[in-house]
Amino acid sequence: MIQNCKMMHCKRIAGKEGALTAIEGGIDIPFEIQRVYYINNVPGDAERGFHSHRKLEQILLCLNGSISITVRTPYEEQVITLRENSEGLYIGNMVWREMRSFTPGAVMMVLASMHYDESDYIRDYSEYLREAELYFREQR
Ligand code: T46
Repeated sequence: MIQNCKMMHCKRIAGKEGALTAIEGGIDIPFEIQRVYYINNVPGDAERGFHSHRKLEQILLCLNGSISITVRTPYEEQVITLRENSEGLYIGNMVWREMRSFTPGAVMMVLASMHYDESDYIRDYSEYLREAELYFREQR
């Protein structure tokens, strides 16, 4: 997995009556959850994201259907298809993300480490490269 990203696997209890998946704050999540939001009703040809966050950490879960997520740093790129609702994608700060190929009825739920703050977004790709190159250089 690329730097500042990882997969997380949630506890899933499934039987003939259905499935239950649990996520516990302080145990499964590497940050304190400050916000939860979800995205649905996305047309199959729509693309979302195209930004990075300066500080925000998040876990993306696809509760229904499947979604393709491209994560990128100035040095690496990976495409992840979320299709199991017990599998989450952790995206740390300074990672560019693009979401596409939402299947009909797909629902994405996001657990976030901060309240909504537009000033934390980097939506311009040239500006992202400028800030991210500095950031990842300091990480080495
Ligand atoms: C991310 C990916 C995975 C709010 O008012 N409150 C919120 O909590 C959020 C998340 C968004 N908004 C507003 C901001 C925009 O006017 O909702 C509108 C759509 O947001 P955006 O275009 O950023 O949506 P996505 O799907 O491109 O990105 C979202 C998150 O914003 C982002 O943090 O990492 O999902």
